[in-house]
Parts: sequence; structure tokens; C-alpha cells
Amino acid sequence: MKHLLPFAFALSLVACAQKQADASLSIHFDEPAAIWEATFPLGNGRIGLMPDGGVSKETYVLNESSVWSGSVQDADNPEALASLPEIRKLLFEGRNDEAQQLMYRTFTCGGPGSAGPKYGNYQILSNLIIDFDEADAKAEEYRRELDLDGALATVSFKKDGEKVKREAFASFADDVAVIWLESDKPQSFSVSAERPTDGRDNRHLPVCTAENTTVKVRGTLQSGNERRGEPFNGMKYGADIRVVLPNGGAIETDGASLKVKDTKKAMILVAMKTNYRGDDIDKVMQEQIEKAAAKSYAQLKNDHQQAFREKFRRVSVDLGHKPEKEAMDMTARLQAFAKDKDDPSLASLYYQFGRYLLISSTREGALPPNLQGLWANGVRTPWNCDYHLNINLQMNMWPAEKGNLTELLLPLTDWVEQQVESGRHTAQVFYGAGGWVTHILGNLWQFTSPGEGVSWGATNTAAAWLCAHLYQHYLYTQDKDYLERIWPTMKEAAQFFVDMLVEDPRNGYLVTAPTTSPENVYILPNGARCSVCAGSTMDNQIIRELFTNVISAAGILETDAEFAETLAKKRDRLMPTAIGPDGRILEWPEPYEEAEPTHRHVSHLYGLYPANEITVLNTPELADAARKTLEARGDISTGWSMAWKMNFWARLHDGEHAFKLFTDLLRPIVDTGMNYSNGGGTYPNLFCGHPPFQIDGNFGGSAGIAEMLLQSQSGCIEFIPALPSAWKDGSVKGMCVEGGAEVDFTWKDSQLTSFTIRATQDCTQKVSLDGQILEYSLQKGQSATWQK
Ligand code: FUC
Repeated sequence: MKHLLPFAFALSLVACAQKQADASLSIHFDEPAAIWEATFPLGNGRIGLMPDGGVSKETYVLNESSVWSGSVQDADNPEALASLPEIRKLLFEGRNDEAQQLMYRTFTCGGPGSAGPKYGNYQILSNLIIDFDEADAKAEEYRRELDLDGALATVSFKKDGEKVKREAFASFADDVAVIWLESDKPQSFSVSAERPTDGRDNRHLPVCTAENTTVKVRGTLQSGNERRGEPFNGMKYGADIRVVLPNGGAIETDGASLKVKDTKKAMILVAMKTNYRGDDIDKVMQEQIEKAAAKSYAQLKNDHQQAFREKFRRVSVDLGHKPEKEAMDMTARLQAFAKDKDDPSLASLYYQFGRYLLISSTREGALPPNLQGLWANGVRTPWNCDYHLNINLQMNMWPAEKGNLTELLLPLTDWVEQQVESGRHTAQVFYGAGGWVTHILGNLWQFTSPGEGVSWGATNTAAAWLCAHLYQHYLYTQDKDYLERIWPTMKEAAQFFVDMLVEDPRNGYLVTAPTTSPENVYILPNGARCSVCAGSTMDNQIIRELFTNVISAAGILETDAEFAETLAKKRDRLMPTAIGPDGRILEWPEPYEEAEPTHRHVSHLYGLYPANEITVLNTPELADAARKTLEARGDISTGWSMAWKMNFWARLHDGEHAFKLFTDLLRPIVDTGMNYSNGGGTYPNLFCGHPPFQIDGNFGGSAGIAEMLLQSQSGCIEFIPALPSAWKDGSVKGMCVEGGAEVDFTWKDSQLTSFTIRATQDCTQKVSLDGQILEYSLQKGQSATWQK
């Protein structure tokens, strides 16, 4: 028993240490949120809420990640295939503009695509409003805070000298949202729910009823199959909002709201659900509420934080601290950072905020994060708040593996697998090909057809790119069962290209035709602006990567050797990444004039990041051309684009330029709206602004910081490969590397001072250090340490 004592003692120390919110892991404000993008995102991976911290009235946006309108449809266009030979012929004759015109007539999805009600969109569930009915209440000593390490939002202030405090979280343990209200003086308030109207058709509005201690919200969204005037018959959504008074007080109902009287302590429990998975939502929500109501607030909070911290605390990052900056209100801190970049813990906070957002917006059994994670404050949402697949959904996954959140790849895996059947149909109908394909649009309803606009909607390498994430999950976990699971999905994604690739008679290469370089436009010699082409650089890089991964997987699983051979042969016939006359990477197979030289997509550097075919070490000429490409593209762009560029510069081992992009990414945006001509930035609550708020930039920026500190994609661990002078001393604990290991490392004066590698699987790890390669063969559970 002796050895147990120090252990228990250590535990109690940890428990004490947990009481204070870590200033470097919290965001705070001295005033309530004036815009939604200043409210705090809380979420448990399936449900979310965003409190605005109002004094006399607090509004919480409620979200549930499957609140989607629309329905399954067949949007494949049966006329498309007949025109494919003609489209290809025109492309191979260099008449790309005519090919594009023909595609607009014949090669888009059937129906209105993402503009139609069947495509649907992700949207708010409802608002929850706590109204204290004191219009002119004055608050003193106001503070609201989001503690990332506790996944807890707090508001505290004094009213007439009496303390008021509220806390909120989305429970990881009990799957309900919990709001706690506490005051020195008894308070009275009403609790109600309300869904915003969409200004067009309000059949989506819910019925709200108050019974006993619960407000029930029940509504139905549009499926797109309704006839004129019929009630909506799509997704059913609901929320149960229960008030619990642990120390007495009275609750009265008033039709649709609850009136709570004279209480110093109140707890509000919110269950949220849709029937997306066929659940009886009344039953599920009632069970969830009853179970949660049987616990005390302290118990609920404790269970929640324990479950959340199991994930969040796997990684810690210290890049240095400026306590005076950490003490600032976040609006002021971002403004200060725009002038003076000496705030290293803003970067570690941003990194951890990315992990926080990922843990909060997806979980096993739920959906992957959409364009806004799972937070949306309206009924009509930007780009339908869907799953865009030419960068956005993929970028959402970038912090996962290295950030020791590997299981958060599983909801994406489920979602990808759900697209396969529909994607097979699309492959046949559009390309006469086997396997499966999907284009740029993704929703809850297996939409895999091209988009309704050719210039952006014809990209067809999305399935291949998604498969790169699935394979990467295997590389990090070495989980062979998982590899077996994803094998058919990967194999069929490759099969599509085996069938679809065609020889370009002009150069003998196998090319995707038609295709695009996502959303970018070039100018043909005849002056026509054009997007479609045969064999864009990005396609070649993605397909090369997919074929390589499938060949490796076939080897590991000892299966389909013949198919692997076919892939190897076809891979050799793809056009290699090439350098144009201006020294930059060619984006299209020919050096066309660019219509928008600073376009936000930098697709032709896919091979630099996230893939690994352009490297400083192995392909220095291409790396140099990539650098020139980035210089010409410029830094300022939309939020996610700047985040991507951070990762590019990190891969080029240029820490200063990556850091410059980070500072651009944190440019303060203080208003709402969708104007992005001036470039993106960051809202007060650290949400990334495309603008509008789009979460990909948060995830890409978070991954960019990690990429500056640690890389392992080349079969060799590189510690601090792109360290900027702004972070010259620091430490990291718990990040992951490929092959199955966790690492800790420290550095001082920009020099590595120590590292530890802990094997999570039997593995051999190589470390590149001062021009030498160190090699460690470790068994699962073993570790190796190096110290300067
Ligand atoms: C892609 C991008 C846009 C935007 C949209 C949601 O189409 O090109 O910038 O992020 O997705």
C-alpha cells in the first residue's frame, strides 16, 4: 500500500490546482457580447449553446448538429454522360471555354443544387431567453469568461452591490446543456424560447409550450417535398428546457414561458434532439432531463469537466507569457496584438482554442463539424453551413491527429462512408465510371453530384482528399482494424479515377477531364475567362497521393495486389508537378494567365500541405517554386486561406513567415457581415472570419501553430521545424506523431533542449536533429528521452 500514498497526495494537489481557471487558457470580456461573434461557443460535440452574457436579459443560441432542412434526392443528371466525349474533345483541342459552356448546359447537377430546398441547410435550433425584466439594471465589476480547460462560460457582476453569477456548459457526460444562476439577493426571471423567422416562409417556426417546470420547443423543417401551403414535413427538432430550483422559489407557467420567482439559486437543463437518427425525440429528451435533474449542479459540472478534460488535457503548449496581456479583455487584446506582436500565449491560446472547438463540435456517433462547427445563429446560414469539400471540411480535421484527438476522425469516417452509395451512382451517371465520387457540396442527405455552377462545382477530387484523412488516421494510430474498415471506401475512391482518367492526346498524360483547380479562373489566349481544364495540378497531386496510400494499404492488408499494380502503372502516367516559366508551380497544365493572381485557393500547393510530395529536403526545386508561388499569391486573404498559408510556410521551414500569417489571421474584425474583399481575420470571441464566421480558419490556424512546432510526415520527427523568434523559449507535451507515439519537447533560445517519445504502438521513430538521424525502436508503452 505504501506506494499508493504519494499517488493519492499527488491527486489531491491536482484537484487543488484545478480550482483556478488558467489565465492563459481563458478568454474574457468586460462587457456583454454586442454581436454574436463575441459570444462564447460551448458544445459537447453534438449540442451547443452560446451565451451573450446580457445583464438584464441573457440570450443563449441553442444548436444541435443535425438540425438540417432538406431531404435525400437524386440530383444526378441523366443527360450528363452523353456530353462527356464532346467536353473532353473540346478540352483536348484547347477550346476550354466552349467545353465550359457546354458543361453549363449538360454537366451540372439535376435541379437547383445547393440553392434548392431539398439540398437544405444547417440552422439554429432556437434561442433560449432568460429575462430579468429590469431594463435599466446597471452592472458593476462585470466579467464574462470562457475557461477552455473547464469548458465553462461564466458571467459575474454586481447589481445594486449584490453579487450575481451565471455559469453554462454543454455537458460531455450527460448530453444536456446546463445553466446555473446564483445571486446574493433572490431574483425573478422568465424563461422562454424563440426561433428567428427567416423572412420568407415561417412554417419552420416551433410551437413552444410551458408545462410545470419545462418549456417544450417542437418544430419541423422543410424537406423540399412539400406542396404549396402544406406544413413542412422534414426534420423534426425539439428542445426541453427544465428549470430546477434546488433551494426553493416558485415557478409559474404562462402559456409559452416559465416565470421563476424569488430564488437565489436556479439550474436550467436543456435537452436538444432531432429525429435524424430515427429517435423518438420526446422520449430521449425526457430521459436525458430526468437523469440530469437527479444530479446536483456540482455533480453535473464535475462529471462534465472530467469527461471533457480527458481529451483536452492530453496536450499542453507553453510559448511564454505576458501576464499583462493575459489580463486584457479579448477585444482589447486583439487590438493590442495588431500593434505589438509580443504576446506569445495568445498563440498557445489560439492553438488550444482550435482543439477546444474540435472537441466541442464533433464526437463519436455524431456529425463532423460543418462550416461553423455546430454553431449557427440563423435559419438561413452562409453557404448553407454545409460540408464544403474543396478545402473546408478537410481543414476542420487538421488539428485532430497531431493534437491527440484521433478519435474525432471517426465521425468524419462515418460521414464519408455514408456518401459512398450515392457517390457510386454519381460516378456512373456523370462519368460512366465505377467506384465513387463526390464534388464540392456535401450535406446530410448524401448529395454527391456536381454543383449547380460549373466554375466551382465541377471539382471531383473531394472523395480522394477525404480518403487522405482516413488514411492519415491509420498512420497515426496504426490501427489495422480501422484500415480494414476504410479499405473499401479508399479502394472505390481510387477505382473511380482508374476508370475516369483519360489520356490527353497532346502530351500522353492521364488526366481528369473535365476538372478545375478549385474555384480559380484563368484567361485563355482568346481572352475568355475559364475554370475548367483537363488535369489540374491539384488533381494530379491528390490522385498520386490516393493511389500511393491505396497501394500501401493493399500491402499492409495483403490484399488486391493486382489492383495495386494497376494503380502504380496509372500513377506513373500522371503529369508530375511542374514549374512554369515564371519559376512558380504550375496550377493548370499550361501556364495560363491568371484572372485573379491573389486568389484565396492555393490548390496547386496541395502537394506541399497537406500532402507531402513537395519538401524542402527531397524536392528543393519544387519547394523553391512553392515559395515563389506563395510570394506571388500574397498573404492577405480570407480567414481559411491565411490559415492554409501558415501551414505552407511551416512546411517550407519558414517560421517568421508562418508567424506573419498568424498575425494576419488575428487581425481584429469587429462587425458582422460577409464582405471579404479586405481579407479575413478574427472576431472578438476568436472565431475566424472568412468573413463571415467560418470555423475552418480556426482549425487551420491551430494546425498551423502545431505544424510550426512539430512535423513527422516525412517518416522522421522534426521538432521546432519552423519556430519564429517570437516563441524562442517553450515546451509542448502530448502531441502525436505518425507511426504511433506521443512526444514532449522543450526548447530554449530557439534550440531544442529535450524530447521524450512515448510509443502508443510498437514503432520505430526517427528524429532529425542537427543534420543527424536518431533512431528509436520502441515497444508500446516504452519511451525514449533525449536531453541536450
Ligand atoms: C469554398 C471557398 C469559399 C468559402 C466556401 C464556404 O467554396 O472558396 O471561400 O469558404 O467554400
